[in-house]
Amino acid sequence: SAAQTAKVATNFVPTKEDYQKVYNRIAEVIDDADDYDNGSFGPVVVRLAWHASGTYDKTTGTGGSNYATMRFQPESLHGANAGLHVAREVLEKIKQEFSWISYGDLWTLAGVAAVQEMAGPKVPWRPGRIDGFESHVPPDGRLPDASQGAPHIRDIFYRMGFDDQEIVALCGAHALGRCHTDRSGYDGPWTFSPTTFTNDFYKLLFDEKWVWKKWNGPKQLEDKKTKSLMMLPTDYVLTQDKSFKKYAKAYADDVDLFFKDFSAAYSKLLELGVPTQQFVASEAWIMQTVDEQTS
Ligand code: ZEM
Repeated sequence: SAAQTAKVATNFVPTKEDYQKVYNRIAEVIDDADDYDNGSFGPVVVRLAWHASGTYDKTTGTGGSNYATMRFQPESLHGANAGLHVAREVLEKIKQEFSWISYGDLWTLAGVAAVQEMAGPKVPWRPGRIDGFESHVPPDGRLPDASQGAPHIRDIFYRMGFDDQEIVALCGAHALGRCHTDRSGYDGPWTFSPTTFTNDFYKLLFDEKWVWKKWNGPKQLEDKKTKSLMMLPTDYVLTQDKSFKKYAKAYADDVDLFFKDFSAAYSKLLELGVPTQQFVASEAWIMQTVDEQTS
């Protein structure tokens, strides 16, 4: 709009209220999903925020959410990112309305809004990411491969700077969404409520009997009772590895503990690769849910 152009021209410095407006638009747009999946872009937006951040390598300081490099090839074409164009396109509408926000801030704020609006925990977030260039694209292979075991999961997440407890907490995001055969090759949702953030991922891992699915697709598990839910090999590892299992059991038994630990680990994930001095605020903000603003 003319007003926004004028703001940019006069060196517009956005406030927390401006980011709250973006958050509110994100909440609207992820709900406006008609017959896409379960009527929400929330899960795929969470996956975008995760894949945009999870490329971080603490040793070289490369990758992470700072430069929003998934806008560029070849990263947009990396196998792990199949299907994420859906989330990028949904958020592009918002970028057009709020041209002052960086893509990295937009994608991570959307990851926060999606979790919060799907009844998850509050996730501290702050702006400061800047748009980078194709030259910042990280190499392929930095995100986890679902067919692998515990050593691979540790290699990948330790490289980002996470420990076993944080790994298990982050994987609880699989309460949301589903696998698509035309994206990863895997098929189906993890829980019966894929648009509500819960600790059901862990509960189901322990409460259901999981058997290998008999099909032509990649090795995945299905619940013996209903055959309508799935687990990836990497999900199942969380019940087999002794250290992972301890945390997974704790999160199955205590939803408050899961919410607290997920919030902290996810907030950390979304800041990977962003130099501290780039952040506008010394402490991350708590954005309000749409419900909190209307009641
Ligand atoms: Zn996922 N994830 N993920 N994940 N993920 C999928 C979907 C979703 C792994 C993985 O290979 C896959 C984390 C960790 C790990 C979400 C969030 C987070 C899919 C299905 C696969 C194969 C993709 C498809 O076909 O559409 C592996 C191996 C992981 C670690 C070992 C972490 C951490 C996440 C966030 C914090 C979400 C929300 C989805 C659902 C996406 C959707 O479109 O519904």
